[in-house]
Amino acid sequence: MSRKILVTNALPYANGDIHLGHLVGYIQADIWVRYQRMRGHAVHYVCADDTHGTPVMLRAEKEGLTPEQLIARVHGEHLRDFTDFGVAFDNYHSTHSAENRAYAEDIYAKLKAASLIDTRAIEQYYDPVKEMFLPDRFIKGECPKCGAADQYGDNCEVCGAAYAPTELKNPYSAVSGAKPVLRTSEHYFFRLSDERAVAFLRDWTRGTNTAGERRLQAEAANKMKEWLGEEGENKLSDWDISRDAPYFGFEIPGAPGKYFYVWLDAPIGYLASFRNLAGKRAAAGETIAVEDYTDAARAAAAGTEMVHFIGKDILYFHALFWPAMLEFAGYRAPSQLCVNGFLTVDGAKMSKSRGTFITARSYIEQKLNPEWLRYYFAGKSNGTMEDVDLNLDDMIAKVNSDLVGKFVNIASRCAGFIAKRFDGRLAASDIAAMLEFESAHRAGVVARAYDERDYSRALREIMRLADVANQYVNDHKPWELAKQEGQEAHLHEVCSTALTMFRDLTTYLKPVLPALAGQVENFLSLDALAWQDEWAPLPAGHAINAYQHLMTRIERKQIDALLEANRESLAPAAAAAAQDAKNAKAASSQQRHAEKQQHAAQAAETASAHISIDDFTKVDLRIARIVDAQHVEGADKLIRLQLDIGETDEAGNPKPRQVFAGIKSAYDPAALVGRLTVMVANLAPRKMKFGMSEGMVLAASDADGKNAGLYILSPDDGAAPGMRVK
Ligand code: B3M
Ligand code: ZN
Repeated sequence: MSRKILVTNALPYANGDIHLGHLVGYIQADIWVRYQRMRGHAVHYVCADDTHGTPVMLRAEKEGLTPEQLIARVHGEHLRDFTDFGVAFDNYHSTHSAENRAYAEDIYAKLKAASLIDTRAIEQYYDPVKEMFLPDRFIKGECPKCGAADQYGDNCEVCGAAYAPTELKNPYSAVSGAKPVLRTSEHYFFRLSDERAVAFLRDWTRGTNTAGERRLQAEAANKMKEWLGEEGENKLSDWDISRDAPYFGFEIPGAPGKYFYVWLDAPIGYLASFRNLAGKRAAAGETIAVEDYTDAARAAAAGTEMVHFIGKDILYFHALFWPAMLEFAGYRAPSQLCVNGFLTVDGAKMSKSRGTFITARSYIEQKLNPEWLRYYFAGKSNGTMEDVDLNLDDMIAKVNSDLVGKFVNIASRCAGFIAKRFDGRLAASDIAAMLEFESAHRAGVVARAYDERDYSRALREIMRLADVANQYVNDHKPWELAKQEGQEAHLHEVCSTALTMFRDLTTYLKPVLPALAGQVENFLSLDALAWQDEWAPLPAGHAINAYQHLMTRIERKQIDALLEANRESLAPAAAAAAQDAKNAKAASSQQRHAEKQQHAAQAAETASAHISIDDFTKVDLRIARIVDAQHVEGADKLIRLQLDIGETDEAGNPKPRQVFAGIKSAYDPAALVGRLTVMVANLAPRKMKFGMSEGMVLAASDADGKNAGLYILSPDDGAAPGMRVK
């Protein structure tokens, strides 16, 4: 029976780059989708950017953009990253969309009609300067337990204590630095503690998908037990789903100034992306019956499934709030959650100082093959919630020995003879050898392993078969047959048989290595390889194309360069990103991925001589007042400048930036003090012999900067330190 499955990946938050930690879950889902399609099942695979909330709002403001401009830029970046790693969504939409608003309003209205929405007043910290309520992560102060300074409002990174923001000593707003005040405001709640919700969730936890597989992995089911408590117990609390203006999101109908909390409309974005996909397909003349997947009654009748791939940090949202919201709004609840663990690199948390906080973009820019990573991640994925370790030396060894040494090797040892000696045409395969190869394959093992997302088992099995194929080639030694008189036919048969085995192995690997499989299809001149239950060998007379190199080995130096590239990005941008990432936690204390975001400057687009406005706005140009200028001992070109761009330290005292400028030939330091000029404020800080340089001043000169003098810029009257130049 053919399955009809809507598959989703968690929606990345729209304020940072995709990194290898994200890619674990996306690659796992993409492999599963490709496999299911090869089996003939109907799969719609959608994702979107998660765009709402305080972090996006503040980040946009900081970059001098509207939130819409920011999320449009990030949407392009995210989609490009996924595409480059072969993660092929049918649609990549946005939660800031008409479809999402419509679904959010509908679900909210239905929950309200079901008496599952409540309002109550809550007291919260408010920033009187910025005039906004502060999420926990935007409040800092001294830890109530150990006294450590500058701790966030929800927990202490020094002693690990968890507390309420109101317990912090000497709290201040991380947005404006002001002392927050307590204010009361009315909030909207989803009544998750309602006994209907509790009973439903207990029941939902026990369900299976249409293939009879459990809805939740064992670890997730255990978590649910912990959250739901014993039968008869009710441990769930109501969920605060509103936020006060100013907020970037959807205003709650009938509640002016109140917005849906980002986590309310984030998962609804799955449905929105799907609806948007249906719209696009309809325009192309194809119908997707959306309600067959989204409406509870129709989905049950149609036997469709909805499968969410998520990281373990957001299980709570997907296993409690989300199914309950859907159920009581008359929508279909998720069929299955496929939860992945976190990524570690060489056994440790990803780290910017070690360069192991690797962005998807840097990997592509360093020209590493994305399928190396897909293969390695697949080999580390066993369908459980365990963390995945990217061991870089192990990755090199695995890719080189499995893919290059075993798999590609089969074709590269045989293809040349077919081209040179047999005019590119195959002979009939050696049936006995093929039978042996197939019987070595314990039927269905690879398929079952893919189905259960135990890709590690699938790949072990496939490599075992690759060993059998290589053994066949070794036993018959085509390179020797080629030298022997009267062995033409034998040589032809051996090479043809090996290529049939190679075709079968390629089919097995195709969900993991779609690009490589595409090259092989091309080389063997075959239609898109589909899963077969009965394998017919490649027929005699079949013409193949000239063999082109299929995959290169990974060199350690490429990995070192990748680490170096990511280490280099330890910059103000990265520091700010770490800050943003922490801030992003305000949207959810569980957004671990968001915490890992990095906005290191990206190398300029190569091909075009033009840059986009987005490229330009990445450069943060500021009006700066030169508050001090000094000669630098031992440097004959440099002046040490202190530049005020309106920044202050935590006590609110002005905190100028130190910049070393190569303008000594043209300026007397004393004459510079007090002047206004223009600086690049988001340039990576650079450690120089004389100290840190935290930016750059702009100066005009001729092409080689020598002959016509140097001229720093001055703004017109009225410009003030800190103003953005754009
Ligand atoms: N954006 C959390 C994250 O960025 C969140 C996922 C939403 S899934 C509906 O990791
Ligand atoms: Zn502490």
